[in-house]
Amino acid sequence: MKKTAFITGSTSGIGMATAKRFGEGGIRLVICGRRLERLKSLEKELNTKTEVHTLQFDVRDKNAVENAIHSLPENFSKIDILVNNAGNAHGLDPIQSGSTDDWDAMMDINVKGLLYVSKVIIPKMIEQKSGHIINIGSTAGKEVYPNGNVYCASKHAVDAINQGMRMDLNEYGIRVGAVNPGLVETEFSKVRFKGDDRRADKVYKGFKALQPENIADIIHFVVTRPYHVNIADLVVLPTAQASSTMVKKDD
Ligand code: NDP
Ligand code: 8X3
Repeated sequence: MKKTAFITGSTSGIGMATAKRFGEGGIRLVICGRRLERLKSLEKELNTKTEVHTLQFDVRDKNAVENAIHSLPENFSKIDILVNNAGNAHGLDPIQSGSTDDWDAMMDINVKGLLYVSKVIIPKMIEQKSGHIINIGSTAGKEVYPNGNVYCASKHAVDAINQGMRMDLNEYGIRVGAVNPGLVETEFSKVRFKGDDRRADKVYKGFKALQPENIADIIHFVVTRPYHVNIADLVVLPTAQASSTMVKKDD
């Protein structure tokens, strides 16, 4: 039977690539984000391959999250796969000079936003006694790097939430797992450096960074395993990267 996936942060990067990969695999899609034009153009592109429904909301807004998910039409309301992907880093500053607005954004989006979306979808999965939640963590959730402080904290929280969800939802037969990428070339660094494209581009120069399609392929692999197989926690690095602070770059 055709599955339905709900993907947050589908307007860019890993989320958009995952929507495209799932669409090729014939998975029905609920695509989400704040940038409506991008959602509409993705919907148009994917409509030829699968059924697509667009939801525009900010994951920070608890009521908007609830209203959006409750507004799903009947044929999209049974959610089999939730990809908790929406998130970003904001700033890269030492703790003593970091911006509280940046800290709020990272905790509100990466942690609380993921929880708000999950809170509405989990009861549906419990009722179905099936479902698959993929939490997009990061290597920043496995180790801390200088100036990464609060972004790393937000992704360590995702790591903890992923483990906790798996335990609490175990009795309902719901699969829970995380995919934790290293450096992926998306709009991530443009957001982190607030539109300073030169600084953002430098992050991915001198080595072959992961592409969002690489992560999308892996997420598709994870969700297409037999139901008794749960890939619980994956770390994916570019070959040139050995840790958050060790990347072999061309001279
Ligand atoms: P992008 O900036 O390309 O994509 C981020 C996505 O998140 C966009 O679709 C954006 O949509 C959405 N988003 C951001 N804030 C909100 C919000 N308040 N409400 C709703 N949606 C929001 O980055 P990536 O694709 O790289 O990032 C995706 C995930 O992967 C993040 O969780 C990130 O932490 C993680 N990650 C990224 C890595 C990398 O190196 N790129 C490595 C490891 C993990 P919109 O702006 O339209 O709302
Ligand atoms: C994104 C990877 O190293 O920029 O989560 O934190 S990193």
